[in-house]
Amino acid sequence: MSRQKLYVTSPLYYVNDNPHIGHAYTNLACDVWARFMRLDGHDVFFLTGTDEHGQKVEKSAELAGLSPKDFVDEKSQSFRDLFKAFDFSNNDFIRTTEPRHKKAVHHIWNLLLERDQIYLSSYSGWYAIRDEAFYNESELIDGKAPTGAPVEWVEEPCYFFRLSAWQDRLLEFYEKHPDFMHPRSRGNEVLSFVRGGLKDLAVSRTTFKWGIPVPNDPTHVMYVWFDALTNYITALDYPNENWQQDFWANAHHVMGKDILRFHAVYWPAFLMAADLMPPKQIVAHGWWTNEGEKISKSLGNVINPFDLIEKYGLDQTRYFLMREVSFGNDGNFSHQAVVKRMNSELANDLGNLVQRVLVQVSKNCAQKVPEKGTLLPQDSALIEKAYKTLEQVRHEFWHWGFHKALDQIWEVIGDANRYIDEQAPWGLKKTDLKRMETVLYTLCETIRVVGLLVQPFIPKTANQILDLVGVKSEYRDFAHILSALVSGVDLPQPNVLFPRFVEEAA
Ligand code: ME8
Repeated sequence: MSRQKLYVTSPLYYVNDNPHIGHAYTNLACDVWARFMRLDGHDVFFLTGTDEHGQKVEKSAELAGLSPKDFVDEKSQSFRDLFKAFDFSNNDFIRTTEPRHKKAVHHIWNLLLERDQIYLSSYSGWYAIRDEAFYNESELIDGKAPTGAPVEWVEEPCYFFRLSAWQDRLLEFYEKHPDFMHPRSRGNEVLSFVRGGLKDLAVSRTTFKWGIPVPNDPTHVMYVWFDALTNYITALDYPNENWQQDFWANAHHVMGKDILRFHAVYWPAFLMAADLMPPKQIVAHGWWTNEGEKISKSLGNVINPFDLIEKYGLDQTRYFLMREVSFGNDGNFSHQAVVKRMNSELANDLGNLVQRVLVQVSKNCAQKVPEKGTLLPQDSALIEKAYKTLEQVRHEFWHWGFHKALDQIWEVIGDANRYIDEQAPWGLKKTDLKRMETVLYTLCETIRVVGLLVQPFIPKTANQILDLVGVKSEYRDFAHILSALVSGVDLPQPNVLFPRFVEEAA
């Protein structure tokens, strides 16, 4: 496939609270995808950042006894710290309080006003601060938002966006672009919402101050979602003349299922109204629970992602989050499940394979890439399967099937483990040294390919593996998948990749 410019974004997280596992998860998915696509030769722009305006943030600042500005500066930094700790490869970190963003939002607002897409009226209805969302009476369940958030009655002058006028064009757009919402099952929820009829959307507020002022009417601040969604184009230098539209043409917005409606309905409508192209794809993943319970501050079971990497290790945490649930579905975090995957799939399957092979290479092949010799069909079968896995993994990445990609890679690891047991190179040491070298060469070559393929998921360990089999850094992208190891190259001393997790005695 030819080199493409690809744009992948996480949501901009509210800074009302500290980052938690959910934030780390969405960014991890973006990071793994971005890394894969870069290794596959594409030019990727990965954006993340913080959503700093609105009533929720204003209230949290008040509670913390800080000015909104001081509060958001501090909280935004904690997201930056988290992303650094997880080794995310984002190209930009945007804050909605930055001047570049204000400029973009003002521009698009004025454009919509000029086009008669925004008009002044007044709103009376329900609002949930926790969701920063307006709700119709008919949507409430037992007097609460469908999300369970408390609602309050609001009556205030507001600017409205003519969302109702876009209903048919949105439906037409969804029909023409069946892959717009991923997975399609979640897209169906959006379709029925739009088919149910769209009302005009309030896009400004007057009862608090912490937001981007409406141009020429500073008694209003913009509705936080109007402000926040626009960041996706701010970061590409909109509205400058040479803004990066080539990235925009391939925009993939990744998020949790909770905010699909904002991205799949409001955002494309704003863009179409401004005569801009909607994003290419909206990717919604599921919800994490903790040991079976909904994660919430009031239940006191929020999972701190810094603690996870401290306790289990970074690559172990990254692997677990990507492997445990099929992307798109809900998933449950449990300590037992992490330990099980760490010990069986990382320490045993992958770690032991690399360790067993490289210790033998070190002892019996003078710590050099073994002599390839003549491959037998079983040797070629293993290596060929490893090569072919790239194709399958690539297919999974284009369909957001991270867990399936890992399944494919672990199938090769499983085959390599069976192969080593069947070929028993330790026995060949006494009977057939040449054959031993070929078997170990076959294993090293398979490990090289596995090392290449796991890079997006567990980058640090992948680098260690590739170092151990002597792959130079410029040979680590997927264009070099067939650049087989050269016999005789010196290798470093093997080391343990994944220590087993041992429970502390009570
Ligand atoms: O919605 N499981 O910000 P937010 C999985 N500012 N993912 C979770 C999760 C969980 N339990 N909890 C949170 C906002 N997430 C807006 C976005 S975008 C222009 C504006 C993740 O801080 C998931 O990605 O409430 C979800 O969509 C996001 O955090 C919500 O983050």
